[in-house]
Amino acid sequence: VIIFTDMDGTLLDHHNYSFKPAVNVLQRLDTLGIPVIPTTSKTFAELKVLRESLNNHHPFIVENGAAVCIPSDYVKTLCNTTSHVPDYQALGMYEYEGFWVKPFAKPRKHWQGLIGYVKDKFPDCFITYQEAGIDGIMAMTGLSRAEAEQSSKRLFGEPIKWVGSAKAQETFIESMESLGAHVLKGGRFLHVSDYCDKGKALLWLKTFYHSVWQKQEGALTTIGLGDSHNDIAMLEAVEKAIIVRSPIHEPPSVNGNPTTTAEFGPSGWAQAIGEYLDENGYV
Ligand code: 2M8
Ligand code: MG
Ligand code: MG
Repeated sequence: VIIFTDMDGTLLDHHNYSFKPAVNVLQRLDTLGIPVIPTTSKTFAELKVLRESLNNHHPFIVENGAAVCIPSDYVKTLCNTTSHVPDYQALGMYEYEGFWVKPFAKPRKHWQGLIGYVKDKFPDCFITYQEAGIDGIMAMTGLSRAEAEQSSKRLFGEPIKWVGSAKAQETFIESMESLGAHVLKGGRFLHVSDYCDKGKALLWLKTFYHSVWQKQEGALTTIGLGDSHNDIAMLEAVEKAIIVRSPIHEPPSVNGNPTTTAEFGPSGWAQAIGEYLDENGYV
């Protein structure tokens, strides 16, 4: 089993970013050796810190599927035999700050350029992360200064805060898409980036696990947990989809057979995963 999970509003409380209600279940998963893969809108810089607080040493997926990041020393410990250590360069990965990174998106600059190109058509409709600066990000998210700084270090896209009408937002999304961008709605922001999503990145990482663990296709069960629109592709790419209820918005509509938690955020998370472990004979 591999668990792919969104962070904000899912494993982390929407308002205070706490994962306390899930600590016991996370500990249980760690003991069982079940990988929990953070799959998030957050940046590489944020995840590098967050994984330490979560005591998580597994790979993670950043910026809504824009990249899969695998700790360089992780693969050796995973492989059954050293002959199955994959050649990361052949997989289109590069080494970055102690991780192997598989990118699925062009760099941030590209997307900022496209936003700049249409900006005059949408006066007073949005503010970009770049324009907001650290103080603006703190005000919009409630993150601490250090966290806002990590969040500002986008590598693959540009989040924007929409303040215009819903109609103008639709037109904006159409304009961006006609320029080759993909716009995903997160809990608070619109994320402008490439045609990547959490689902595609997840499937890539699943194949990677199949190969290093030398398992047959289909031998691994994937579980996905998310609360928002930007989690739909992830929830539709897993065998078992769990929608974590949000205190602030309706659950996203997901094809297939998702279950929805009764409780919000990390409490819902803990309850759903705890039940899964019980029902499937994990002690
Ligand atoms: C942003 O992500 C959330 C996730 O759904 C959003 O779009 O509302 C990201 O910019 C992330 O880096 C940041 O930590 C988060 C804070 O709420 O907001
Ligand atoms: Mg979320
Ligand atoms: Mg997220």
